[in-house]
Amino acid sequence: MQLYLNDTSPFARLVLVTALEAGIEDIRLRWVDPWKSPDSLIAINPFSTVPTLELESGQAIFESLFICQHLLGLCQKNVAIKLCSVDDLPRLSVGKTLMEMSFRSVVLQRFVAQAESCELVVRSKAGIGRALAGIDGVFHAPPEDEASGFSMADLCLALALSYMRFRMPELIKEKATDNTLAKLEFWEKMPSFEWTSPQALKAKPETLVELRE
Ligand SMILES: N[C@@H](CCC(=O)N[C@@H](CS)C(=O)NCC(=O)O)C(=O)O
Repeated sequence: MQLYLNDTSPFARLVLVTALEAGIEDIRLRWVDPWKSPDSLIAINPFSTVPTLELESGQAIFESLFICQHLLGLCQKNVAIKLCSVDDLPRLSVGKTLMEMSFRSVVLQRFVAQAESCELVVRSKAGIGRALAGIDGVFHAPPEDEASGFSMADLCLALALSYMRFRMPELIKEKATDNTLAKLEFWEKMPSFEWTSPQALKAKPETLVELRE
């Protein structure tokens, strides 16, 4: 399998952390700039977005959660990370949408003049503010023992907040509680988070094994 990705995408990081936590190793990493629509990516994903996973069959899966579902389907049942149960879907909705909205407001600032007054940025930031006001109730610290495990909902929430800390440090500082930030720090100390931070990924390793070194 080959994973097309870049080093700052929170969606690609979600897939990388899932693969690492699931103990999957046979993924080759293909570093691309999706905004330049490279031929190699377009050939398998007409939308030129990352992450995109190319399967051995030549088929591709895009959309991070679909890729995670595929990876979790391949792995042993006794790993810490789990797909969401039906009861966990409301928390997954908050985490994934927070990630999408944070990314939307960051990326619009790159492409739109006077982005601060762009309606999509204003709406995204308002939604992020409202979500952060209530996030402490749904965001859990990582489990202390591996046997307890965690779900894609936990991971999405943690990686969305970590992306905000990277790209929107002022907003998260202003809106998140100290308790939320303290829980985030525990997540960020996990090896799979450290190995996949935007800083660590600058080295552009070719495989997941290399990424862990
Ligand atoms: N909903 C998608 C979002 C993917 C996405 O927007 N990726 C960005 C990079 S972080 C991208 O490839 N953008 C290029 C484009 O939209 O043309 C997911 O969960 O995977």
